[in-house]
Amino acid sequence: MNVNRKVQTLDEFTIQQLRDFPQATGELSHLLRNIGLAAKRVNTEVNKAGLVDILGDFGTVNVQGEEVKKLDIYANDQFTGVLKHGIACAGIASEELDDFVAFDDAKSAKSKYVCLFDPLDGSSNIDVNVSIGTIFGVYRRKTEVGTVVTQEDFLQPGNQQVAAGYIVYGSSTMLVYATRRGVNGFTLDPSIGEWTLSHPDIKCPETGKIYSVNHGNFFQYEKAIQDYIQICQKKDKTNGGPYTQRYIGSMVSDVHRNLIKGGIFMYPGTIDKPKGKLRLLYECNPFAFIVTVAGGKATNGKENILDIQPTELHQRSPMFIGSTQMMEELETYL
Ligand code: P6P
Repeated sequence: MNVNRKVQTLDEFTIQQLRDFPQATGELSHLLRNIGLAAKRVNTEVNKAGLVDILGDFGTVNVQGEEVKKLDIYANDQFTGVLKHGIACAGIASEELDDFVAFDDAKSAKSKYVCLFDPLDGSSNIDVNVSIGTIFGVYRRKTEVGTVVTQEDFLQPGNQQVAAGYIVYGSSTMLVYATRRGVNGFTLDPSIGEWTLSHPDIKCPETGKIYSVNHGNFFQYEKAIQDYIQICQKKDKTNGGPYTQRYIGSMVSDVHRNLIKGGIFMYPGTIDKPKGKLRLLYECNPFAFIVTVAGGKATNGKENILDIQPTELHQRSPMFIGSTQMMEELETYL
């Protein structure tokens, strides 16, 4: 019987992965479905953020008698909560929290994964209705299963990720995640409340014509970066251009667009902030994993982002990420 399977939901997709890889325990699939659930709840709140004034401002009590929280705290609580009450995560580290959180109940301690996330990146853009996002990375814990996780479980290089992804709360809401087997994008179908496979096997175009950087910092960048930016501006039909500059100021949106269309995103170090602004664990590593699996590249200007051994939970890193040929041209300037 030919069952009409026009679109696969996230649940069906992750279960199909299990059927294709019988040796898998199903823990990672369970963790990814948990993230999908939390993201649906966050999406609901993000979509009505502009209405908060009507429903009661942050810090007040809303019509349901619940305290209205800042959206990034709300998002942090949602992702932490579903992972803590699931059966696949032994602890989390969040861009919103100073320290990691060990899930010390017996069931969670038996889990083999930890999750690191930025629950709501770019939240300052909410007030002006610009897309924002959630970014996450999943690692196999280094400490023994059954024990309470420690900091070393969270200070792993990005090349140790088993999965990474992001949710972009934009004109439509998408969940994109990568495992070593590939990158797949799911669009939230509000009519059924399910993530549906809309972008199977995403590949980063080898080159592109979009460069993303905050020009406001131009005179704070090192000369090599200034030279490369000016080359981008001088591109024309004779040398692979013309390029266009696109910078939304929300990393999830900028990197997602470049992943689909081809392009390069740069957040260099500046005179004031030599390490740049972006967090290695919560922003750089997940995107570096996703874009690399999709065929692109990501460096800090000197080495592959994924090879950096973290020393602190909140350390920052300069970030250059995107289409391989554009990254290779940039590297001739660095
Ligand atoms: P700037 C948002 O605050 C964020 O962390 C990223 O999402 C974004 O790419 C970057 O900062 C924008 O920073 O300094 O250009 O405003």
